[in-house]
Amino acid sequence: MNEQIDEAATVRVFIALAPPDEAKEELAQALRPAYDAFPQMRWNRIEDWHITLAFLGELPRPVVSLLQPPLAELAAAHRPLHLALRGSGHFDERVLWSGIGGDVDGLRQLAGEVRTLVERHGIAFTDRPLNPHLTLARARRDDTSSVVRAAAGLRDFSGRGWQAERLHLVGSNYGRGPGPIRYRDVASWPFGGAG
Ligand code: 2AM
Repeated sequence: MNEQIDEAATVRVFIALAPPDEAKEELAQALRPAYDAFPQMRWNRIEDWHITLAFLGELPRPVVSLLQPPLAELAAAHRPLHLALRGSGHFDERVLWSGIGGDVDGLRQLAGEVRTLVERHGIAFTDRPLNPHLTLARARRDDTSSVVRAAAGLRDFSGRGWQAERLHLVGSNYGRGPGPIRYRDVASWPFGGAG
């Protein structure tokens, strides 16, 4: 439990998909050489790995509550997505990511609907254009080469396919204090037919 999040009047939230453990373990295995070679990079915790569909930023708690029923409805109206973790790349030589394969068109469609829903509820947010990825690590300042080399080492990774079964509304304490970033589900909902 994260008490900072539990007590705060606002929550920093994003909406995301999460790969199942088997898919994450497969990628973690492939990452071992990079973990060993680049221990100075800031590696995300495997339990925090996710694919962001929309980043809403800091919202008052009542607004977060208001969003939940329509997000549940949206999830119920969608079939689970078939996805895979595939390839790798970097943003600006600073952020290392794994790419996404499988039904990326479906993922784009879903992210578009999620973003429209959020806007319809009067939440002003500026999101980056969607670039489906799963962030793995960030470079420390002055480290210009590790991310590029780690991305090259992972370029040929092709994980097994999996189904995204749930839509997650995630809270983060990013920026609230020292220590690693921690994420926790505020709520999550099954896609239609996923149980
Ligand atoms: P990232 O995975 O590329 O780092 C929680 O911080 C999630 O929201 C992360 O997945 C992060 O993307 C994304 N995120 C953080 N700040 C953001 C911003 N200003 N715009 C869009 N997405 C953001």
